Amino acid sequence: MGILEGKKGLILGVANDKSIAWGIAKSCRREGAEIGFNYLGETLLKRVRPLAESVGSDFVEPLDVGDDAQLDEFFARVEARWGRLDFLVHSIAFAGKDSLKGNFRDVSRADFHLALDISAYSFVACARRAARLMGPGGSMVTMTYLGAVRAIPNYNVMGVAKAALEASTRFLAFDLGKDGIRVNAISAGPIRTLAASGVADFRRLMEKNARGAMLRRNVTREEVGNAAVYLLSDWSSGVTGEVHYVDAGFNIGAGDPGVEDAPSGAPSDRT
Ligand code: NAD
Ligand code: 0WE
Repeated sequence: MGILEGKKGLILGVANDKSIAWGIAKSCRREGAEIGFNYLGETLLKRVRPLAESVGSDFVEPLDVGDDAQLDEFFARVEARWGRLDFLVHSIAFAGKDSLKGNFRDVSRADFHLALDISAYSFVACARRAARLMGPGGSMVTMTYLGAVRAIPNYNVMGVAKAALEASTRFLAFDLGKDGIRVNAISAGPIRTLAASGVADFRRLMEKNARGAMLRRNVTREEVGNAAVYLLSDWSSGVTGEVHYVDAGFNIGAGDPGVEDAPSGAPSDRT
């Protein structure tokens, strides 16, 4: 018997079979969960519907998390279908493409707002609505990245958004702890997805990460999915407000152990 048997949960943020959310969905299904999905735009419905069907789900409803009316409508449909909810997975982020390169200081007010709205506030907006349908034992998980706590080149405003997301995870854990609902974040190492494909030099970043990781490799969607299962299941009943790293140990290391180039003109200990 699976460890999520009898549980009903939402997994938000499946775009295609490369999505981290899809890795989580497969792990949750293997453990017996019943899953509902959202999709963003009709183009993605064509992708998400067959994926949902392959895990025995016909709950696939539209949701743009930037729109309060769509949030209300989506959660009303969840309530009509299930009446209650055991878990929520939030695997959504967005920043304007131009803000993920160049100087962080050049970010416009509009791009700053957009990144924080879609990537951080949306978790709070979903959590509030999901919590109404949850009882004690409910569990929520969001996806974050090391750029929240380190100045990773080009991650820029997304790093600020992830810092806000991680802080939101702690404040949600405070609020919802009163109701026996847990809230955690998974900080995943780099994985090739649609969101990552728009990023310049992602291959080099992945290579650097693999070299600097304790396990000397990158992580898989399946590994992230299995960690999410733990956080969504009753096995983690004493864990809330945490940022749980699933990054092959990269974050505890000193980075790439290879020789780094010093900036030109900098004092050097190399003779
Ligand atoms: P992905 O492109 O597969 O997923 C991102 C999802 O966000 C898509 O499904 C997209 O439709 C959705 N989305 C964007 N704007 C939305 C909106 N307004 N309303 C509703 N949905 C919206 O990419 P992914 O890498 O699987 O990203 C999922 C999460 O994992 C993100 O939070 C990302 O920051 C995080 N993450 C990714 C990596 C990585 O290296 N890929 C590492 C750590 C954390
Ligand atoms: O969170 C992310 C990706 C988030 C993301 C990616 C895009 C690309 C296309 C958000 N918005 C957009 N908007 C687009 O138009 N990751 C953790 C993956 C990622 O993105 C990076 C990384 C890593 C790792 C960007 C720069 C540097 C490293």
